[in-house]
Amino acid sequence: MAAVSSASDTGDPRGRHPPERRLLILGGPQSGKTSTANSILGDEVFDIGTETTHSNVGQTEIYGRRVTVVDTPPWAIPSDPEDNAEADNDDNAGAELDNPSRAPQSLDSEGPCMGAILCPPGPHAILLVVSVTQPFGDTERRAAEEQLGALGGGTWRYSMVVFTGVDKLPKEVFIEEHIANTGESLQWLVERCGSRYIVSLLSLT
Ligand SMILES: Nc1nc2c(ncn2[C@@H]2O[C@H](COP(=O)(O)OP(=O)(O)O)[C@@H](O)[C@H]2O)c(=O)[nH]1
Ligand SMILES: [Mg+2]
Repeated sequence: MAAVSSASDTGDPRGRHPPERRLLILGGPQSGKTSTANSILGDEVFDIGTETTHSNVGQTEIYGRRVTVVDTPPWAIPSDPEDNAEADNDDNAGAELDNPSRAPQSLDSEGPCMGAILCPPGPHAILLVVSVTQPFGDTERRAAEEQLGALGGGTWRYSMVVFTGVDKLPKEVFIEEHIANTGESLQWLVERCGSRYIVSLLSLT
């Protein structure tokens, strides 16, 4: 699969417009991906609350700069490695494709690459949307790893975590405390993104 590289276009050669920015939004089911996309676009461009099976593109202009946002279906939940180990020892291991219970719980057949294809020549930034109201454990960590891996090895360098649902945390709990308390998987994700994270604006209103 083709790797997607971070683009560095210079925009209008006459310098009248700042260069376009392309953002790819990834995350688990109901994590707030579409809400985040709409928030960036400044409008209810995409339907919230219903999971889509395909990626959608929206565009807006922010301070004269064109911003393209790609909203995607939820990332695939990888199968349990222990199940895979069992499958390897199973005489019928080759029948995995015929057994939906063993297939990854991907809600779409596109994967993250379709989202990246929709913002050629590739995203400038990948926003990994994580809701603080949902668990983030080893399964989610592996899901994120598989998604970013599918886009190419270097994608972590321009990825960041967007935390949603922060308004649901107790008033005295800051996001840093939540990261520290949630466990190694979330800390791993934040560190993998070079400690780049933000709290969704929706969480602050
Ligand atoms: N309280 C709260 N709800 C949010 C936030 N972000 C998203 N939601 C809600 O979470 C649900 C799922 O959001 P959606 O954007 O459709 O998630 P998606 O499935 O990942 O695209 C919707 O009911 C949103 O209104 C947030 O920051 N705070
Ligand atoms: Mg959505």
